[in-house]
Amino acid sequence: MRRVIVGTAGHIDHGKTALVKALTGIDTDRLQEEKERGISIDLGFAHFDLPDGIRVGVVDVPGHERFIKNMLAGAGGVDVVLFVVACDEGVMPQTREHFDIVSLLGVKHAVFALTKSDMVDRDQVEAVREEVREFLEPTRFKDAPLVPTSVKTGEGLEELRRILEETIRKVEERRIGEAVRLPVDRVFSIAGRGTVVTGTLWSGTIREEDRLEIQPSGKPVRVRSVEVHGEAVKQALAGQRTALGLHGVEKADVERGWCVVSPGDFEASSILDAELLLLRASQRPLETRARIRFHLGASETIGRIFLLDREALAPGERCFAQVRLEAPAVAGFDDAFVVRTYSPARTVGGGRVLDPLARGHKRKDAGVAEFLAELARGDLARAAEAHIRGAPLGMGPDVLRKKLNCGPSQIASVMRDLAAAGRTVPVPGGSAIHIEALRTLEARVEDALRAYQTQNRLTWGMPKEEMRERLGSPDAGLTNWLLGRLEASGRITVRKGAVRAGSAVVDLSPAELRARSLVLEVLKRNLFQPPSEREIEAEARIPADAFRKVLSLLADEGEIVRLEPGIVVHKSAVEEAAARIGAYLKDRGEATASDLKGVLGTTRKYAVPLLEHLDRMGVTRRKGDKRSLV
Ligand SMILES: Nc1nc2c(ncn2[C@@H]2O[C@H](COP(=O)(O)OP(=O)(O)OP(=O)(O)O)[C@@H](O)[C@H]2O)c(=O)[nH]1
Ligand SMILES: [Mg+2]
Repeated sequence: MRRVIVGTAGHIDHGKTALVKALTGIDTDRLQEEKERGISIDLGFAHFDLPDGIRVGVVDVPGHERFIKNMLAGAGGVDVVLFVVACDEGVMPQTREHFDIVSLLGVKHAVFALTKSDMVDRDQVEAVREEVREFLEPTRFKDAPLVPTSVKTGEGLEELRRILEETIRKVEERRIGEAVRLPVDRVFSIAGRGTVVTGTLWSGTIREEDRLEIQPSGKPVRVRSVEVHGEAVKQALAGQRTALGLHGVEKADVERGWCVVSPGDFEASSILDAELLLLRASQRPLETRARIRFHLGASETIGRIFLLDREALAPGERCFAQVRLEAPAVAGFDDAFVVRTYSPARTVGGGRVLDPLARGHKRKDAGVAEFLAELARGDLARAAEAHIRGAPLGMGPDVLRKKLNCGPSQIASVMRDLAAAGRTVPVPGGSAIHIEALRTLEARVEDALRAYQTQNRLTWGMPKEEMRERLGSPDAGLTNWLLGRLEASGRITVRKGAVRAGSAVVDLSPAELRARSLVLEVLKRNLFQPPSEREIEAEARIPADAFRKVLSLLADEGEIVRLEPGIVVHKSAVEEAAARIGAYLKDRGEATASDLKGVLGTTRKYAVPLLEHLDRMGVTRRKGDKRSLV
């Protein structure tokens, strides 16, 4: 089932509305003021059926230059433009401006009606045909059909209908897509149906009872009713003129230009990266920081253009630019937009959105230009890779989705492909990090550890938490994953709450190494009756602070255990005590400290701190003066 929207375009009074009426039987000038003044002011909507039952939506736009804003609101979702040029006037200012707009918006198909043929003679019809051909010659529509028509005599109407049908059949099927986006072009309220919004559904499927949201406000809504071309339907599909009855919002809560979207797929934003083209016909260069009107979907937002690599953009040229809006707007990757000067409002250019959720850039940054050039190719997988590459700590599907105008399953498949191609590496939690970013991150970890170890020679390693902060505070999951990878490849050692580069052994001076062995040896020989720290220090004969660091290093490494100030034991003292006491208590059920002192063959001085250590380890439990196994 084809879903196609035809939109009119052309100078004021050239017969757009009359032609739509002749084709569809519907008068799209609904407003009192439109009837009185005989001009269209706002968008009008109609539809007609092709012989095989396909229903085509029609958006009729006003031609008056003061209502270009309304014209733009309707031109967004158009597949085929029905362009009118009146035979008595020929090409006029808004013929050109409307033409620029549909070109900038990327409308691919056009049919030209040379209207009011009854008002002029044959020569004049041919003269206008010639004029329009010449006008179209340098454009992509140079081969578009031109049909002289008259709603008075009926001339050309059958031919126009036939050509329109042919053209409509050529329109490529619009991808429906997962992410729902309906730019709102009208809001009203109807007794019994509540708030109703209408628009061309750009992407996705909407059904009754769907839970959607309004952007930029973020208000959640529930769909009460769905209509396509004025008929109640089960679902509306991308490419259809759609009216939604909404629960959860008042008429005043929604404005033209806002969007109804599926939650999580779009986020209104005030900073966008874009590729910008200044029309050749624009009389003046566009200067960076220029205040402009930004038209996207049905929205008009005031903002400024910041050119990335130059002070001014010359007519006919294109460049990368950042658009900073005074209010957030909903935009998607690869959306076409139109730029008009702030005052007087004239259409001067337009382009495509590259990153709808951009951040500020340094000007003339080669990396940024490269990144944007990659997005400008318009290829989803490459754009996804560019985004992930640009994120030092990786990027999750939730952000990527909003940046790339995709639903969850589409983004998941893009991410899977990138991982399968070895371009990205999946990170716990669903994110992905680019292989280049990962290498950089790994080098940063190692460099930071080496620097730390040079400065803190006798500390075993850097606390993990400090490493996390130095990396820009990624979540603990990412940090642990990264450290785990480096450890698995033997580049670092992770122990308890700390990490060090290289192997677990700290480089020590010969004297420190001797002290280290001495400590271990003395403690091992006297498992349950170790000499005091002071006694060992006297024997080691090295400076006091060096000795303290050797001890704390051994404690960090887990080779020795500090039971209480002044008393350290070898790690095997703890292991041995746990084994012996474990066996004893298993037998007896419970025992006093002095029983257990006997089991270890030591004095109270050592037995009590050891037992307390076992309590802390969760081996034993103390109740009154008895201990039992946990
Ligand atoms: N003689 C003659 N008059 C026509 C024809 N088409 C339109 N008109 C008249 O031209 C006037 C303008 O027609 P519209 O259809 O309102 O023009 P429009 O392009 O919709 O104008 P805007 O929406 O205001 O831009 C009306 O008075 C029409 O009756 C035609 O084929 N022949
Ligand atoms: Mg009209």
